[in-house]
Amino acid sequence: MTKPMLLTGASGALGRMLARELAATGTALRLTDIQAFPDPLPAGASFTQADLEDGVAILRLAEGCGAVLHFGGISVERPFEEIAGPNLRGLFHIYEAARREGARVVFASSNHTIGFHAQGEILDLDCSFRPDGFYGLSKVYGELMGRLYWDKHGVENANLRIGSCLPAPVEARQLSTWLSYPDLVRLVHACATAPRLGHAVIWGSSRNPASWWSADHRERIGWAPQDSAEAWRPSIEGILHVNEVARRHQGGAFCAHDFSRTEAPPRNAFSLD
Ligand code: NAI
Ligand code: 15L
Repeated sequence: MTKPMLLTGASGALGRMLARELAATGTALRLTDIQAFPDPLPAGASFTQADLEDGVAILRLAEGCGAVLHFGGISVERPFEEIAGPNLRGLFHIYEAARREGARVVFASSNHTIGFHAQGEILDLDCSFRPDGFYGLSKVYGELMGRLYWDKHGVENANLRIGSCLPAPVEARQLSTWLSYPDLVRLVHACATAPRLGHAVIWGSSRNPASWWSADHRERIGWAPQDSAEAWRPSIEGILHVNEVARRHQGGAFCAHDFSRTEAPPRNAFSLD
């Protein structure tokens, strides 16, 4: 019998959608979140309210699971002290549980790991991490935790550098960063079921002609995005952020948050590297 999968962040925007759609594929799910699950439980799913900071609870929840789909934690820029517990300590609990169970981890990383690269710059996996805040930095930590646990303990993991995952793109930046819900569902399913995963890093965006992201490990898992933001171009290409730092960098508004550098930026504010 196929082992169940543990889905963290199940009560969040993406978690609720993944719970519904993955359950519909016949996947047995264990759902968890610090908040109550707001929807009727999908077929074959159970829900347990738990804090990612409670390592014992996470170990128990992962017992017998073949994969942990890790979508829980702080999902926007916040002060360091708010992020540290769920996103750093909580992530460690996820990896320790996966190690004990011999399970793989599918980690919801983010474009905010590389947010300070200039818009228009085409990135592959050799690009530098350029986190645009404490949130992005916590995702860099998550990806490197995956690197460590694969190299040292053989825990397979996929790190999805998700752009903007919404029902539809709503601003010009998302012509490059949008990931449709169906493309995310297919991506997570492919990562959870691929015969061999290793340590994989995959750009989480749809087949957008204006994408800034190129080569990654998607062939290894047999995933190719099918949707595109282009159909929305006429209605969103004029919707630009009011802040120049946000318009200039891939991370958009997250780059502008608490930005205090004062020297006048040339083409790329950080071109001295
Ligand atoms: P969300 O904020 O709606 O969901 C996150 C969930 O984590 C919430 O339900 C929250 O209650 C839960 N959570 C927070 N702290 C917790 C704790 N201490 N213990 C247990 N659960 C806790 O975020 P969303 O949009 O659903 O994103 C899901 C994941 O995908 C997040 O990790 C986010 O960083 C990542 N991501 C999302 C993107 C998007 O476009 N929605 C883009 C890039 C990454
Ligand atoms: C993220 O990482 C956030 O979780 C999400 O709320 C969006 O802001 C997204 O990135 C984005 O960059 O559009």
